[in-house]
Amino acid sequence: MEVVRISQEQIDTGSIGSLACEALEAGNIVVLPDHALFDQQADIDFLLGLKQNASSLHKNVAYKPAAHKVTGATTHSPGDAERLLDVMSRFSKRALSLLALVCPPYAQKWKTDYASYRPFEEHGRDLPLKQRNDLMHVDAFPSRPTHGGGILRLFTQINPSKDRVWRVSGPFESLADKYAMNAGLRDVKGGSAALKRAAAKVGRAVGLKVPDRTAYDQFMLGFHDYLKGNEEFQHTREAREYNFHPNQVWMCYTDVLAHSVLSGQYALEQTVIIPPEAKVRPEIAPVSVLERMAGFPLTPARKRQLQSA
Ligand SMILES: O=C(O)CCC(=O)C(=O)O
Ligand SMILES: [Fe+2]
Repeated sequence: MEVVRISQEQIDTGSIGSLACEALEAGNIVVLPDHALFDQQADIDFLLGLKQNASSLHKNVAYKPAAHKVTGATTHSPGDAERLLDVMSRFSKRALSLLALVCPPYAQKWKTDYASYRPFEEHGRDLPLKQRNDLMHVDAFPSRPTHGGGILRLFTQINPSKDRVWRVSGPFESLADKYAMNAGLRDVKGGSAALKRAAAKVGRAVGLKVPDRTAYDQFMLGFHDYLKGNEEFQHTREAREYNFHPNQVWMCYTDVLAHSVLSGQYALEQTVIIPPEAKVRPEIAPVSVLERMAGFPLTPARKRQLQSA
């Protein structure tokens, strides 16, 4: 894993090309030192002053751009709720514009996912195992399957003085080599996994809100849980710690790079889903790596591609 620094000049002059995309797809972190995503101190002060109560302790604040809605926040007046929606939606727009500048090959090809605000101190957060972010994992969203798409996330933090500390390990291929079979890669083709997909399809046909998971999504969800519960992996010597400073922006594919957050408070993040065919090096995408290992396609679209080839 490398940290690739991108300068403001590379962004401003449009000379970046596919440099950042290639670095990200290989499981590296792209950092923009000193990039202020907020142009108004008042917005930062508002977010820092937002008091979450105990009942919302386990959640981050989510902004859902498609619905223009905020969830998971405790606001004390309708004015605050409106302001939070405004601040989050402007953050989301700026983060997306920045992503398009840093990753020109992806612009217009991604599916915009949620943005989030993370107001809690991560050190010592008391969460159930699957939700613990202090254990290294690759990301997979239970409610939003990607169908082979990559989870690209842009982070920043508004903490005035404290770093956010991550532990990271990769690349994905070595992680998969070591653990994917044990985590059940071969089992997602048939048996109970296939039955689950068939039942979910029936559920959706009768109007139930059941996520449309492919075999890839089923595996990645299981892999997320497997890695969090694997003691050997959690203590691997190959992992290293990395500090993100206040006012930095960093990006990575969180389904490619295994990561955990050890400490830090007041981060914001925007997620986009990159379809495999939009990647610069689709052959190293997790879905391709896993298909080579499994020996069968992991999504219906890839099965169709193979049949027509
Ligand atoms: O909040 C962070 O710094 C990263 C947490 C994480 O692993 C996640 O949200 O998937
Ligand atoms: Fe994560």
